[in-house]
Amino acid sequence: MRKNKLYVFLSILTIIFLFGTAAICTQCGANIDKVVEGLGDNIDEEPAGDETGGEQPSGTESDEAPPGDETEPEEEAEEPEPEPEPEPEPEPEPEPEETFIEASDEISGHVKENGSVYPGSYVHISDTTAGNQVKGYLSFDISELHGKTVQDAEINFISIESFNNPESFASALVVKVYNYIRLDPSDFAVGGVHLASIPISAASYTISGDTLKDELQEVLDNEVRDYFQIKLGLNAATNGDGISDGITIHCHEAVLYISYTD
Ligand SMILES: [Ca+2]
Repeated sequence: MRKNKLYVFLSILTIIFLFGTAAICTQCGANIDKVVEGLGDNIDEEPAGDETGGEQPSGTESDEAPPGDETEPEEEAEEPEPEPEPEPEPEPEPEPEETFIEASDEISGHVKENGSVYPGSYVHISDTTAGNQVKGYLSFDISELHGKTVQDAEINFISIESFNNPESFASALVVKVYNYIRLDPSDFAVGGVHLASIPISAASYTISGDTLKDELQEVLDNEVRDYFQIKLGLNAATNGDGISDGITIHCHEAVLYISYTD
């Protein structure tokens, strides 16, 4: 009987112990959950607190700044870029102008080897009855063309007349650029820039080429010189036959053609 009572008593104690333990464990679990929740709250809140609290001063600035940064480029982008000015079309090459200048009566003429000077519109290139040589001189008034640029140039001898028999001793009429200014005996001298050798039998002739252009340009560039001047001579002196043989060119039949631009 005593053993039975003891068993019952022990069983009751065991049950009470188990219930007590279970109750304690339940309470501990709740507390742990609270602690864990609390920790969880802290963990969750801390980052939020750091975001709002730690970064607030600069966070507000940075929050404000990005919209500013975003809008500014937009504004820049909205500003239409200025249309690039269309490249000016290259000015068309100016059309060259042309002019024809007859040799001037006033300072054209011829000069004999003995120093005699004959200004006038009839220019002789010949020998004389005394066997002297005669050279001819032609001047073209280019005073209105200073500063122009020569594009093309010609000297047209529209009519070349021969008298007697210059072919008997000369084969060519030699033309040179020669700045004689006003005719005087010294202009009979040799010299000048060779432009052409015209066959003695030619009835007309045109001189062209770069030498003429360049020489003409040089005179146009020289404000002091109002005339483009040339000298003409036979390529032999005389046949000594006591007769004057030669060529005549009239001033109005010697024409300087110039194509020029400003
Ligand atoms: Ca002669």
